[in-house]
Amino acid sequence: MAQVQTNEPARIFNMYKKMLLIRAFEEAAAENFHAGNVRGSVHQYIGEEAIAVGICENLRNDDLLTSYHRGHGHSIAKGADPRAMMLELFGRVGGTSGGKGGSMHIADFSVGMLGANGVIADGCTISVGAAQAIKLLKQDKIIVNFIGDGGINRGPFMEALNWAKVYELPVLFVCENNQIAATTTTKTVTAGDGIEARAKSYGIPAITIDGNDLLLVDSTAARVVDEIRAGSGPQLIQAMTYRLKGHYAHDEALYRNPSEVESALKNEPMPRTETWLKDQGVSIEEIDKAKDQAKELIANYVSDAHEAPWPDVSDAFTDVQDVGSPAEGAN
Ligand SMILES: Cc1ncc(C[n+]2csc(CCOP(=O)(O)OP(=O)(O)O)c2C)c(N)n1
Repeated sequence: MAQVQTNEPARIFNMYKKMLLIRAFEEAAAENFHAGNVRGSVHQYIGEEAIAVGICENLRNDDLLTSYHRGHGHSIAKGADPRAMMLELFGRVGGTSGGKGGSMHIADFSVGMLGANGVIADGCTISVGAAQAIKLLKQDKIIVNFIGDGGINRGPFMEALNWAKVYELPVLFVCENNQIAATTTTKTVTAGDGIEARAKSYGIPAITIDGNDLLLVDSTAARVVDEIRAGSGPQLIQAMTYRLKGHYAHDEALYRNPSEVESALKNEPMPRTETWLKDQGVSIEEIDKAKDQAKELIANYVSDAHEAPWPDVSDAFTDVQDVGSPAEGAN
């Protein structure tokens, strides 16, 4: 059944609150990375929040999701518990993967979040495998695969497009085009006419939208998700955006053109959504309160993470793939 989707301010305000939560999470994640509390790496999703929230708003709890290395926002938008995510970043008991996965491996199967992934484009093939299972089991779920613009130049993306189309699988590829892949301007290393054209060359319907426009992401996702659920086969959305921070937390991104950053800051999704809300009658006080609440909530989760216990040494060997051992008694 088609989703009933309206633009009433209360619904958009709730989505904006999720965006605030993501932003507060990312700011705290970077701060704690710099303080040495979070090991490994942290790739902030700052500036791209409208995409995750606009897409996931249109998913059911039992719909599935795969992500990439910049996956905190997708996880929160899909309903993963940000407290458990913060504990995961800190490597503590109570984390989404018991503290053993870290920032790039957030997963929460209870909300359909199959996992972030540090291997570029590998989420694509995982999502196609899951979509194949959905089809075989005759379920009416769909899966969304978030991928970066750099990821589309890896082989698994092409394989996934092909397989998804051949079997008409219920998968939505969402390419978050933040225009930079690590330190490289993506268009300088991408042959052809870009992501949309690449999907269309496989017969996959594709559309390019402004990913910083929350309402547009939301309405596009509402339509596309409905179509896929009704059996359209795979589709792709390219959401244009900009990565406002460095590639990872300790990258100052000095390779970027300052004027490009300046215009990106004017176009970023938080103030744009705020302006819409104010125009609809939401007061500045309500908006400021929502900002404070998001920061306070995340600050509490950081305190909880500091206090949570470390996993026991014996846990190092649980939850790992059993690669087999010689059968007892074998020579
Ligand atoms: C297979 C593989 N090759 C290279 C890398 C190193 N790497 C990590 S992030 C990245 C750039 C990814 O850019 P994009 O897909 O556009 O995502 P963004 O970081 O811009 O969100 C690269 C090359 C990797 N993680 N995996």
